[in-house]
Amino acid sequence: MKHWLLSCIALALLVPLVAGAGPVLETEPNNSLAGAQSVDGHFTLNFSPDIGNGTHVDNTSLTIPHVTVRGSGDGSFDYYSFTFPGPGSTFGFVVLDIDHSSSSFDSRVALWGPTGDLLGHNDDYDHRGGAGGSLLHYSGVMSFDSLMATYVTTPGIYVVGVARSTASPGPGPTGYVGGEPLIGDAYTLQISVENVPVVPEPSNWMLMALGLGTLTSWRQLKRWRQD
Ligand SMILES: [Ca+2]
Ligand SMILES: [Ca+2]
Ligand SMILES: [Ca+2]
Repeated sequence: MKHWLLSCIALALLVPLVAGAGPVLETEPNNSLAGAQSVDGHFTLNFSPDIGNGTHVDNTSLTIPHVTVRGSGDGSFDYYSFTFPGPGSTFGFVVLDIDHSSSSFDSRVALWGPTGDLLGHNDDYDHRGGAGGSLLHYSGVMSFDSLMATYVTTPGIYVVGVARSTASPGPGPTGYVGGEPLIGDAYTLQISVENVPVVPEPSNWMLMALGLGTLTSWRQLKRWRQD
C-alpha cells in the first residue's frame, strides 16, 4: 500500500512535467529585451479562474492559449518572450494580465514587437478585467495590477516586460527606463496569445503508461535492494 501511494505521488509529480503545463517560474537573468526568458512550449488551454480578455465578464482560459508566469523582483527588469504565430495563422489577440501582486508592487506591463517597436503598455486596470486575480486597491474600480490587450499581425518574437509603475517604456533595444521590480516584489503574469501552439493535455493512455512505468521502476528498485 505504501509503495502504491509513493507511485501515485511520483505520477502526480511527473504529469505536469510531461504536459509542460502549470506555472512557469521566472529565471534570472531576464533583464533586457534581448535577454528575455522564453515561455514558448508552455501555452495551454487548461482552465484558470484568473485569465480573461480584459472585459468584466469573459473567462478566456479555455479558448485562448495562455501561460502563467510567477515572478519576483531583484532590482532588475523582467522580460519574457513568445513566438507568434503558430502554423497557418496570420493574426492574434494578445492579453497581458498581472495578478496576485505583493502589496509592495504597483505593476506596469508592456509589449514589444519583433523589430523592437513598443506596441503598448499599461499601469493600472479595472480589477474586474482579466477575470480573477486582481484586487480593488483604490477608489472606483481600479487595481494596481496592469492589463493590456492588443492585436498582433507580424510573425516573430514578441517581448513582454514587467516593471514598477514608475518605469518608462521606450522602443528597443533599451526598453524600460527606471522602475525595476525590487526585492520583496512578487507578481503573477498571465500571457494569453491566440494562434500559438498549445501543450497537449496528457491522454488517459499516457497517464496509465506513466503509472505502470512508475510501478515497474519501483519494483525494479526494490529488487535491486534485495539483491
Ligand atoms: Ca530580471
Ligand atoms: Ca487576471
Ligand atoms: Ca499599476
